[in-house]
Amino acid sequence: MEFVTYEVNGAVGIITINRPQALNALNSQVLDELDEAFSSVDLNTVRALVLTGAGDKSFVAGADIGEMSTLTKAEGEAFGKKGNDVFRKIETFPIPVIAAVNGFALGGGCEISMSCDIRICSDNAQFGQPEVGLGITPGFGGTQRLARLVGAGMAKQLIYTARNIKAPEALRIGLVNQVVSAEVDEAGNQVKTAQENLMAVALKMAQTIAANAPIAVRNCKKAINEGLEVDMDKAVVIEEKLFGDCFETEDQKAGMGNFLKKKDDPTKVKVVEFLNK
Ligand code: CO8
Repeated sequence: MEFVTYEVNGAVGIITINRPQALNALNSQVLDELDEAFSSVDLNTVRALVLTGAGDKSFVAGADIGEMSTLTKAEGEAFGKKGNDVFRKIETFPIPVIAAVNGFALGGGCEISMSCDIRICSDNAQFGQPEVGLGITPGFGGTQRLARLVGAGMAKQLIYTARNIKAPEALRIGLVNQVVSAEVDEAGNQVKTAQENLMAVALKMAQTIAANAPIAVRNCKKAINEGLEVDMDKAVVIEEKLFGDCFETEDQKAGMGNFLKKKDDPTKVKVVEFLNK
């Protein structure tokens, strides 16, 4: 792949959009390669993913404006569907995906981050949906996911005004979970840049997730995602079913069995040792 890299670090996979000359803008090829990268994840061994952009300036500066500039109505719709299909694949991917947002997350960049489960950003990050300034609407899920994440009023304000917001405001409105700055030692010397620290924090969170019972984690993602799409009566039924499924897993037996044993019992096992039922 030319514009997307995939590496595995223990039980955590890292997918990087690597087109820094265009600030990691999403053209058709990048979207195809992202699709391929997610398809290549070995779900028997990888339990959480981090999605980031190459370089220290931009996560993703949007869909590729050059490629979009000459599209017809039908081609525009098809391009929107191409992005939506990939982003929906990320959103419904069986394991959690953390977006490590290292700079600009504009238009399609903000939208791809919102298809991830969790967003962490560096303190130089900027988010926004600048589409109406370009004569288009957000077309990779922005009108839908931004409203669901930050509420319809705030989403409408951001989308209608096309105003970019900085990391602290993104944190305040709930668009990101955490903002990461450079790490400094006690003497005030920089130990890690904000970008390095961002990846360290994202990887640590991914490793924490990966150390928990994997089927339970997957079922939580499914329950939250699917429950949000239906009314509460149906949502609690989805939860009950996925909760019940856990009682057929080794993880549940080991996890609860451990709790009931004495602290120093040598027969205690880690739930993470079990992946399958
Ligand atoms: N598409 C293509 N190329 C881009 C993009 C982009 N979105 N963003 C940056 N680039 C390129 C620039 O053209 C430039 O290339 P070159 O060096 O060859 O001239 C290079 O990246 C560096 O960019 P700048 O020189 O502009 O860097 P600055 O630091 O001056 O500015 C900005 C950085 C502020 C991020 C600026 O590049 C910018 O405003 N970029 C565009 C941001 C934007 O409007 N994004 C939204 C695009 S629309 C969108 O995403 C719609 C999604 C839904 C699509 C649905 C389809 C139907």
